Amino acid sequence: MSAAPGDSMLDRHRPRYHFLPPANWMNDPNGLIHWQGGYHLFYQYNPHGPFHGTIHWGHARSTDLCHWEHLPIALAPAPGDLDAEGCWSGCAVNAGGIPLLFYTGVSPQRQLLATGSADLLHWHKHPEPLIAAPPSDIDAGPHRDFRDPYVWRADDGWYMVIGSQDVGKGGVVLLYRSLDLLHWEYLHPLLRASEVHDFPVWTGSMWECPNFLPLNGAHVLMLSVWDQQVTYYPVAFVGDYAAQHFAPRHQSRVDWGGCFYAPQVLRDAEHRALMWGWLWERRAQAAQLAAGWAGVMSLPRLLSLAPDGGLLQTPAPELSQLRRETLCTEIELDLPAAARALAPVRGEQLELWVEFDPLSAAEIGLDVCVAPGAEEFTRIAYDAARGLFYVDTTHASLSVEVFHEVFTAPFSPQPGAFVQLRVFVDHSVIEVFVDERVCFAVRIYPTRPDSLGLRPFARGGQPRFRRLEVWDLEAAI
Ligand code: DQQ
Repeated sequence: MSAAPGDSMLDRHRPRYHFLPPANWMNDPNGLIHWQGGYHLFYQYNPHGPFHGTIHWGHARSTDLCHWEHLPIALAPAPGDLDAEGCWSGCAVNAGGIPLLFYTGVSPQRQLLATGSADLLHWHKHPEPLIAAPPSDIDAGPHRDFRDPYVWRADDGWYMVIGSQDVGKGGVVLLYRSLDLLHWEYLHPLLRASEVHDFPVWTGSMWECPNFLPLNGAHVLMLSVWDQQVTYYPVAFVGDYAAQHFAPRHQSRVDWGGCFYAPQVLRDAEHRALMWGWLWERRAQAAQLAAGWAGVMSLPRLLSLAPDGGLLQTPAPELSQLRRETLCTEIELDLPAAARALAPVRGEQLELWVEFDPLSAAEIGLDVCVAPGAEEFTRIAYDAARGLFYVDTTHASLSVEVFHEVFTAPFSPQPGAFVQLRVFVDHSVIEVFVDERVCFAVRIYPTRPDSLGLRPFARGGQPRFRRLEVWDLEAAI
């Protein structure tokens, strides 16, 4: 079933400032590149309906990271081509002024190349696979999982990492090298699951969508952990890279909200590292088919490293252009004053900036998308006794067709400091940034048209809020 774009615009759960195509299925961000002043976002796309299948590369462009122009499909699987069953994930490279896409064709999974026109609108597929199969000393399983090439330039040539698995041993990222971008020599695993600890983040059985980049004097290997037990989340390893070997020092989950996956990082002309991830749906497939669309891109997140090696994520500064009206701006509030300040505020396209004293209550935070009688609400809060930050969607919707979940992340406030919470509400998407250190992307599907309110939340103590600021955001998509 393929939905007309007009149908999905009537859907109140459809995001209005997070990127998504006019209709149908979208998953991973692909081929992110800053090219001739424009940000190009390619993405896994099925033009035939809101479900994963016949995967093409969709394409969009932005100059401000807020407004996106939809462009024609960049890559399409074609009978008889090496990607006949799908053009799976990959990256874009500027090879001395020539745009190249590296991607995985299926089936079998093999690494392919396409060369682009100067405007990135026309792509010519290379007739041979660059890498036809995984190395013989890797048991990549019955489907020979071997995908999602990520390429970068170094002083001594070009390098590529590819995600795979070694059955019984877990995920693996394979390192290759080339001098001409066409002929690739396998070197060795850049990292194997057996070389890292499962704690604090279990590393599953298969690794997908690797990204490898220098950041603030260290190197970051980001990858997406997959497992048949339905475990899917991205993990970042931060460490040192020298002489083609990577030694991770720090390991963390990239997002704790249960729908953020397959992130990819773009380096722009100012050398900023901007990351997008795919946000999948958390409602029944029948509801996705009825909506005619499935899958949303996260907001662009600016990456940096904390002194302890932790990955810091902050919303791209350009997103402040989306602010229309300031709906609330208050400082120094106790709980009743915070409740009074938020009482008149309503909305489904909001940005919130909230600061609170984490030690002033047993639990402290706020509720968004609250119905007048609290029949529906989503809670975002810190629990001091358990040392957790959480987002609770248990009461987000009265519908039985949607997932009701509680997402938790270990969190220790900075000693003596207020917690800084930034929240973006965009219909069925909520993105939460806690002190830049812990992020949650969640999906909610309220049923009531009046589930639009905000209220502070606290339990015990003498809750103190220092800042409450709320903006109404533009519908940019
Ligand atoms: N999605 C793509 C794969 C990738 C997976 C297929 C991750 O290339 O491993 O649509 O979501």
